[in-house]
Amino acid sequence: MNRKPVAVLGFGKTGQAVLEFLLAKEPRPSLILFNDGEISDKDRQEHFKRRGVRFLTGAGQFSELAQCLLIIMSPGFNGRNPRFDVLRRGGAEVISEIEYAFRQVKARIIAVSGSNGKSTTVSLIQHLLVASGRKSHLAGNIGVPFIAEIAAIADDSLVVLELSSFQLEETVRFRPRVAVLLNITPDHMDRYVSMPDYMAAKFKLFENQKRSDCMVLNADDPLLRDCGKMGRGKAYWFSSSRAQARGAYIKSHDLILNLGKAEETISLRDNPLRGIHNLENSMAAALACREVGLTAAEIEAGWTGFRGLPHRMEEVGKVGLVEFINDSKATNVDAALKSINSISGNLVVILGGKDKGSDFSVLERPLRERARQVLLIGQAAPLLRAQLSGLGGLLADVGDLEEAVAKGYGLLKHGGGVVLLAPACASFDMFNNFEHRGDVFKQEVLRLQLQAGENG
Ligand code: UMA
Ligand code: ADP
Repeated sequence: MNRKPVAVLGFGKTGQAVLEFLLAKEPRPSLILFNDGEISDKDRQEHFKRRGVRFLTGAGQFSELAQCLLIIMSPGFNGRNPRFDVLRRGGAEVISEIEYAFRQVKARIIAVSGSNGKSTTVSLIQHLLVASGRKSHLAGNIGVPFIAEIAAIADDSLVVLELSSFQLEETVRFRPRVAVLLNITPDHMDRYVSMPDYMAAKFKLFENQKRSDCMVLNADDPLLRDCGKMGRGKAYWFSSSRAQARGAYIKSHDLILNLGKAEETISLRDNPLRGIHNLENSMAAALACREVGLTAAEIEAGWTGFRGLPHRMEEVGKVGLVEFINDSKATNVDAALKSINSISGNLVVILGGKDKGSDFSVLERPLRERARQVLLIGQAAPLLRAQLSGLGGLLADVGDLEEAVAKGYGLLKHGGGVVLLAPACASFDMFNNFEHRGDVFKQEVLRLQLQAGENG
């Protein structure tokens, strides 16, 4: 029997779920948990120590991993860091949690990646599958590690996985039955050296696919054009702007779908999602579901009851004539651009937060065409002001989000319109995370509603 320990890297959600899985395994391997920083949750640490897990904490202890044959990484670790070379040269296999979990299941996998729209699309796919009575498990970057679901997944179930580029990096044999790539726009440029480098991680989705598998790709994204040639699976293309021979497109209020035999029409009347980007997500979801056996009628019936996710183009409510939309999850420029473009009429946009090295200048034209006022918050406000200087008097600095909501309302209360929170920045300068930022926005709207004597 191989007595060499298995190492698990990272004591977050992923690492702890991997440990639980390995501790339940027979025979139970000897286990090491490595974490660069000190572990703050001492109770959880004690829980695992009692069950025999040895903890190595601090970068200085990394070299001790040389005694391991298998190293399973959490997505936050960058496996291309040179410190891993020594381990690989010593014969260790270094894989991601996704790869490890994949090796434990037989169920068909629908994997979804992309810079934006992943969570919405996987949630919609899961909703459509469950609404039509299929057994399906939702996991991955959405917040539930794949490995945590393994015990519950039957061979004839489906698994819907949201995958970040980080999670795809250290995959080896990972092979989804359906691989959806929604789009590629700059993000995580603090981890990747260039766009091709970032794209290479995303393209790992297709690496092991066979002819019987399929790719669902965005025909409107120029960076995806070569994917069709790259993968061995059959390609279905979706487009919100032009007809597709094999894939999906939009015709008036219908989604037209064609898997290669005949066109089918799916009405979008009961689809609650707003904006062109959500049409893209809906087409991708419909193609993936049709490919695994749902009928067009089941997809059409399934839109009903899908609520969308909080903090993504979330309709918070109205105060008098003013509508408030919370898109706090628009943490990058492309996501904000999509939401700005999907709203017509009087518009006030709240932008700003923590900059991630973004180029905000692409927002200038749509803002000039659509916004009555752009309210700037957070650390990035001076940078936004500099990059959007052409907007002149359309820009206004406000102290914080609370003030922005009040000011937006004041600007629109007579003529009506939409106040949109689409920050194009991370939230960490003023909030714990994007959810916290969105919740503060919603609280302020509620306060205005109460002041106005309305219930929303
Ligand atoms: N750590 C180190 N060294 C490193 C990196 C991390 O020691 O070099 C340690 C940290 O100290 C911490 C632990 O590793 O103790 C955290 O691991 P992690 O960062 O991999 O986070 P998890 O809690 O395991 O959550 C991960 C994903 N996090 C990241 O990719 C950063 C979660 O996505 C995901 O929901 C979860 O697995 C379940 O699959 C979050 C995310 O921000 C939501 N994702 C990025 C995004 O959406 O943009 C990619
Ligand atoms: P992800 O999980 O990839 O971060 P989400 O579904 O959580 O994606 O949406 C994140 C942000 O991106 C939201 O602000 C949303 O309005 C926007 N968005 C959603 N779908 C798309 C898409 N297909 N293209 C561009 N932006 C999108």
